[in-house]
Order: sequence, then structure tokens, then C-alpha cells
Amino acid sequence: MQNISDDVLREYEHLKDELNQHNHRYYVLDEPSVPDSEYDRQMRQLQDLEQQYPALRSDDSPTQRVGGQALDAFTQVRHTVPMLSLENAFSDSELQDFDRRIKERLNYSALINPTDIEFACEPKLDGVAVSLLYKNGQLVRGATRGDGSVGEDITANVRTIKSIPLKLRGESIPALLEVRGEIYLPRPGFDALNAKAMQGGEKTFVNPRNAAAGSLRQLDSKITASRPLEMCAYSVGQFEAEVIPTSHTQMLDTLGGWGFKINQHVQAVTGIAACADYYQAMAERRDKLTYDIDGIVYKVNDLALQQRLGFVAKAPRWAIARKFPAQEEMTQLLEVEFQVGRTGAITPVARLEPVFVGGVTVSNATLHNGDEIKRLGICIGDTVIIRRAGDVIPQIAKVILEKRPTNAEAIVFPERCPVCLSSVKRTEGEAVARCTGGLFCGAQIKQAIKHFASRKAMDIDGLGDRLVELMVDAGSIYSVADLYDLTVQQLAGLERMAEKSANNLTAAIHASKETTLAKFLYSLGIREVGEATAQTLANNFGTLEAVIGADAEHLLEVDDIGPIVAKHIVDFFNNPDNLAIIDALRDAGVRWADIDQKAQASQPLKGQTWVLTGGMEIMSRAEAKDRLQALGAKVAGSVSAKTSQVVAGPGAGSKLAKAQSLDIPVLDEAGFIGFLETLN
Ligand code: D41
Repeated sequence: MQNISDDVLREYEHLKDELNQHNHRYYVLDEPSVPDSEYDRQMRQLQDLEQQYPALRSDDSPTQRVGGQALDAFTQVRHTVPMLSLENAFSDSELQDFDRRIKERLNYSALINPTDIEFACEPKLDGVAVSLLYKNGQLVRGATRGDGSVGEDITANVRTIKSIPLKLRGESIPALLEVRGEIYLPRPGFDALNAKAMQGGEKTFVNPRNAAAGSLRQLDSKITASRPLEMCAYSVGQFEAEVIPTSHTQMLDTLGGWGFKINQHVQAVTGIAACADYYQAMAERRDKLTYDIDGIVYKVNDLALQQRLGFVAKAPRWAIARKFPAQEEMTQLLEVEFQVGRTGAITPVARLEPVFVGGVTVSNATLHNGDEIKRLGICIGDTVIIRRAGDVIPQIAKVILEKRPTNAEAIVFPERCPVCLSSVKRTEGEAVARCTGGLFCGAQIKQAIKHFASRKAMDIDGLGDRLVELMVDAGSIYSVADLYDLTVQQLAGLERMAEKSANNLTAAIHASKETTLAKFLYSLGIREVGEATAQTLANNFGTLEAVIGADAEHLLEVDDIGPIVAKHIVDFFNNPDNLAIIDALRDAGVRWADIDQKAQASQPLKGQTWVLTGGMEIMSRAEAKDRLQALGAKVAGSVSAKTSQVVAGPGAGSKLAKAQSLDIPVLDEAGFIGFLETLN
């Protein structure tokens, strides 16, 4: 036995406490307390100590979250207190029936009872129900719900989930506590997992629930550890404690105090009408959540009333789930069309038998590229599962092979562009195939003009997609430069174009000539050159001539420009057709102020990263972003330890909270405008 000094022991316990504290702040409360670097440093110290003194290593050590020895099989676990199931309600009237049944059973009378029944409302997380057993505050067992009576022992796997406490924190730790909750995979983690599987040509998961279930079923807990699973607690099973809460929401608060994550939308309301309101409100927020929910669970809040109500068969009388419209439905693939994008990329688009899913009717879904068609193994005529969750575009999640008709047709990727018949090429290592027609291809011309006219580019008001298509099809324009030669007469001759709109449009085209170098560069539609890169190019080179003259080596010296982007830029300006269009645009009067190189050298916010969050009332968000970028700052979408400054307007939420917890300076809009003035 190794001799371990008191000092080492103290340091070990201290590090463990610190890291458990950081974990709790980060994974349970979503309020990081220290930068990742500090967390990593302490974790390494703990690992070093355990390496040096293996006898120290305990089950509740944060180092044990990485997973360990693989199992051969899961053992069965009998639930001492059965894990009940939930009855479902599919309408408001079924919800009212639920309320009526409860009141009848309780002999409830509005005359005698001063207040209506209180219900706890909570989102129904779409994951896997589990049981976690704690003895004297230590996690000793994790099990799946199984059939409610018998589940499987998944202790090694649940230990890897960072929002599950290995050791309870706080006061009055119960001698025995069995927590029930849902393990789920938030959507960003699910998307990343599937994107990785897709890249490797592997099978993807149909939905986050299947991915969570699959992750928990791993015999090798290291795999589980690699999946960003989370757990929220929603009830207790076995429970031996000194003080027992009197309501469900009090119980959840108590669990929160012991270190469990509790869904932040749980709310106690009075009366069943308020339950229906809660349902509507959550249905509207559903798409904005970062995790999937498939309904709302209502529970009589008073635990004594729950006791009196008891349960029937395997479901409590005091709880019910009201389901949301499904986010997955079955439909048929009718046909596949191949669309040609701005850069010639050919995208297969699935035409579907229209189906109502996730609150909208879906009749198209992207198939991304040829690899995706192969990976799905999909044929025309197949029955497929369509999934639409959040605000994202609908996806074909799976083909149901059992339902394949005998006349199913293979999907053939075209060898020639469906628009201009030029050959289609796929560059080695790239997933997309492209039409080689360039600006000879009508589809690419249309996309290029639409992009050129769009708001963040030349901002030509009134030049919509449909109009561009009409004009290209009619042969009125062949390139973006032709826009500036259009006459009112020409425009007024077009379908659905009144003289007034024609006048407005020519005025808008004329007005667009006054632009900035950054917007002009962006509007050219150079591959991989988005708004931010265009701004970077403008800031660094100052003039169009300098950008055109820059070789790859020169471009690579610029922050954020890598070899691929540099190559696209060089290729673009090496193409004489593109240079001719640029000349024509300048001849037509398109102009901008060159950026003063000396002023550039002193870009005051160079190297800084800013985040804008919440509303803005005086300045628009786009304007604020433009100003910051012109001053050399990067404008990012999320707060991290690298953020220099946050501008928070009314309604700022988690980003503001994160900035505060990381001690990042925050300005309100007035403060921001004042700051900009000091730079003028
Ligand atoms: O979010 C959930 N999925 C959820 C599931 C929840 N918030 N509450 C639940 N409450 C119960 C009772 C009322 C039986 C304690 C549940 C479930 N059960 C449940 N999950 C799977 C089967 C039952």
C-alpha cells in the first residue's frame, strides 16, 4: 500500500470538488464558471495525481467519466418501485376528461375547494427513461426503464453523462434516492453525429431518441462517453430521507439542489384551462428548443393528492401526456429532380407525396448529393420516413425497404447538366458534382444574378427570383452587367410588370451602383467567399485592383483565408469572362470608396471578437455588424472564452448569461453607440 500524505489527500479532494463544481455549472446550470483551459488544467492535475497514487481513484472522480472496460452483456435489474407509463391525451377535450375524472375521484367540489387543482406542466423530452440509484449520496446504479418492471444495468454508461451527478451535492443528502428522468441527445449533438456518419458513408440515426437509445446500449462505455447526452430528472422512485417535499415541483427543486438538471420550462399552473394554454405556448416554442420534445406531461402537483389518486394498471391516475403533431411521417418518393446552383453544384431534390409533418406540409426534400442517394439506398417509388424537426429543412431519414414496390426505379445521377447539357464533373474528394458550363449555363446565370441582386450583396429592391428567371429566359440579360442597360420599356414589356414597378426597378438598379468594396466582392459570387470573407478581403487589400492582383501566397497571409478559399479567389480572377463582367460593371457606373490603407493599418478592433445578442432599437443589427467588421472586429454568433465584448439588447438571454459568467464585458446599445463615437 502506497503512503499518501494528508496534503495529497486534501489536494485530491479539493480538485475533485472543484471539477465537480465546474461540471455542475457547465452541464446542469448552463453557466460555465471557468474557461475551458482552466478546466482542462485541473483535470490534468487530477489525472496526474491518480496516476501517481492509484489508490486515490474513486468512482465519483470526474476522471471516470471517459468510460472504461467494455462489457460482454447487460445484466437485468428489477425495479423495486415499478416505473409507470403515461396515458396519452390527443385533444383539449381529452385533457378536460382527465381533469373531470380526477375531480370525481377526489370528490372535489368548487363550493368547498377554494382553488382549482394545481398541475405541474413539463415538456415531454423525447429520449430514454432511466432510473438512477444513490446510496448515501453516491451513484451506485443506473438502469433503463425496460418494461417498467425489469430494465438493464447501464451504470458504466450513465457515469459518462456529465449532467448526471456521480455524488449528490448540497444539504440533507438522503440515505436512499432513486431518481427517474430522461436521457436525451440535444439536436446539435445529433446533427453532428449524423453528419460524421454520413461523411464516413455509415448508417445514420433516424432521430435523436434512437441515437440516445443506441448510445446507451453500447457495451463499451467509451462510445457512450463520446456522445453529448444529457439527463433531466422528472420524478423519484425509492426514497428514504428526513424531509419529504409536499409537491412535485418542490421535489424537482430539491433534486435540482442535489445537482440534477431540471428542465427549465417546468411550470405549476392552476386549473386545466391553464394547462391547455401552456400546451399552446410550448407548441410555439418547440422549434426554437435545442432538443426534441414530443408533447407535454401534466401532473397533479400535490403529492398527497397523487397518493390518493393512485394508479390503474401501469399508469398513474394523476398524470397524462398530451402529444404534439409528429415530426416524422411516412410518405412516398415520386420523383427526383436535379437542380443546378450558382456554382454549378447539382443537387438532387426529392419530390414527395405531400405529407403533414412537424406542423407543415412537405412535398420536397433535399437529397444533398450522389453519395447521400447511395447511402440511403433509395429508389423512386420507395416509402420513406420524412423528418422535420426545428426550423431545419425536411430530411429523408430512412427508406422502408419492406415496402419497396416491384416497379421501384433506380435513381440515375445525370452525366450532363439538365439545363445546359454541359458535362457534369465531380472533383476528387468532393461530394458534389458540378455542371462545367459556367456562365454558359442558364441555371448558373440565373443564380448568379439572384445572388448579385440580393440584400446583402448589391441590394436591388424589387428584383425578385421570378423576375430574374423571366428575364434570362426571355434573353433580356445574359450577365449581371446587363442589368444596368435595362430600360423601363424593356421591363414594362415583361409579364406581370406594370410601368410603375418598371420605373421603381430601374431606379433601384441605378441606386445600387453606389456600393462598398466588400459588398461588391461578395456580390460576385466567388465560391466560398461569404460576407465575412468579402469584408476581410476589402479590409486587407483596400482596392479591387489589389484583390485581383493578389496571388495565393499573398491571400494566405490574410487571417481566415485558407488554401481552398485562396484558390477559388485566384481562379475567379484568372477567368477573363469574369474580368470582362467586372469591367462592364465599372463602365456602367458601379463604384465604391477605396479603403484608406493607412486607416486600415490602425483598425482599432483588429483581433477582437464581438457578439451581438438581444434586440437593437436605434441601429439595426446588420448595421452594427457592418460597423464592427469595418473596424476590423470579427462578429461571432456565440459567446466563448475568446469573446472580447458582447453587445446585449432587450431580451438577451443565454448568451448574456454566459458572457457574465465568463466575465466578458457587456455593453447595452446606447453604450455601444457611445463607444463607436469615441472611435470616430
Ligand atoms: O419528459 C418525459 N419524457 C417525462 C416522462 C416526464 N417529463 N415525466 C414523466 N413522468 C412519468 C410519471 C408520471 C410516470 C412519473 C415521464 C414518464 N413517466 C415516462 N417516461 C417513459 C415512460 C413514462
